[in-house]
Amino acid sequence: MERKHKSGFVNIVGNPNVGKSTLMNRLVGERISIITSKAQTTRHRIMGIVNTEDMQIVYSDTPGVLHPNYKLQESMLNFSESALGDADVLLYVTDVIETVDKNEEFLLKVQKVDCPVLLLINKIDQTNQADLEKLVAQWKELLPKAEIIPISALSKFNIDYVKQRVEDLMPDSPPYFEKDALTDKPARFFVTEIIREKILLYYQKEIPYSVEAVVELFKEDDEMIHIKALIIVERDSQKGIIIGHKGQALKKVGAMARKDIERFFGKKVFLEMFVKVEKDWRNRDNILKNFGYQLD
Ligand SMILES: Nc1nc2c(ncn2[C@@H]2O[C@H](COP(=O)(O)OP(=O)(O)OP(=O)(O)O)[C@@H](O)[C@H]2O)c(=O)[nH]1
Ligand SMILES: [Mg+2]
Repeated sequence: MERKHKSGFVNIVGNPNVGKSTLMNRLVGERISIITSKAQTTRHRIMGIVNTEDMQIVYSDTPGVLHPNYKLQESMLNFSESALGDADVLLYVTDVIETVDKNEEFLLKVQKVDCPVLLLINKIDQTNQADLEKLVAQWKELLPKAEIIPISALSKFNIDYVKQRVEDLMPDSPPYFEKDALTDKPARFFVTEIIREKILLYYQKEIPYSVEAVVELFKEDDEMIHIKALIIVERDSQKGIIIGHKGQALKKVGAMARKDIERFFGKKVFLEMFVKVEKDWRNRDNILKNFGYQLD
C-alpha cells in the first residue's frame, strides 16, 4: 500500500531577539539563518526545508516584529505578518527575558489564527523553575489554546520534542518544493546574509542597521567561487567607517565573511567587496524592491 505524504508550512514568529533564527537552524539542522545578539538581525522571510521520504516540513524564519520607522521595517513587518496567514502550524517564540505585554498588537493577531499554535518560551537556561512556572501561567491566560513548551534553542533543550509535535501536526499533502530542496532562497542570498552578519558583529551602533549587502557577481568554476559584493550605506561618513583606517576594517570583515561563505558552499571563495553610498536607501521604494523587499 502506498504511504500518505505529509507536508506543511511551519512559521516561526515573535519579537526581535527572542531566538527565532537560532531555533530555525536547530529545527532544520543547517545554518540557514544568521544569528547575532543584536535585534533586527533577520530582515526577510527565509524558508528552511526538511525532507524525509514521506514528509516535507517547510519552516519559515521571519523578522522580529516591531513598529516600523522606515520603509525597510514596513517590509520586514509584512514578512512577519504574511507568516500568520499561511501557517499550518505557528511557532510563536517568546523568551524568559521579555514580558508578556511586550507586543500586545501582534499578540492579538496570534490569538486570532486558526491553525495550531505552539508557544515556545525560549532561553530557559537563563531562568529558574519558579519564575518559569509564573511565566507559563501568564501565557496560559493569554493564549489558552496554544500548547506551551519551554525550550532552550541554544542548549538544544526540548528541540526534539518540538520537532515531534510539528511532525504530529503535519497535514496530508503532496510536497510544496522539490524533495531535495533545502531553502527557497538562491545561493547569492546566503552570501549577502553572511556579509551582513559579519557587519552586525563588527560595527557598533547605527552602522549595521544602515547597511545592505548586494552580490554583483557570483561565478563558480570547478575550483572556486568568485564573488563581487557591494556594501550599501546611507551616508559618506558611514562609508569611511566601514572601510576603516587604511582599509583595515573592511579587510577584517571580508576575511571573516569569506571563511563562512567557504564553509557554507564547501568550496574556495575569492571575495571582493566594495562600499557604495545610496542616500536614505531604507526609505526608497525602488531600491528596496531591488534588494528583494516587498512593499504594499
Ligand atoms: N541564553 C540563550 N540565548 C539564546 C537562546 N537562543 C538564542 N539565544 C541568543 O539570543 C540572541 C538572538 O538570537 P537570534 O536567533 O538571532 O534571535 P531572533 O529572534 O532571530 O532575532 P531577530 O532576527 O533580530 O528578530 C543571540 O545572541 C542568540 O545566541 C537560548 O536558548 N538561550
Ligand atoms: Mg532572526
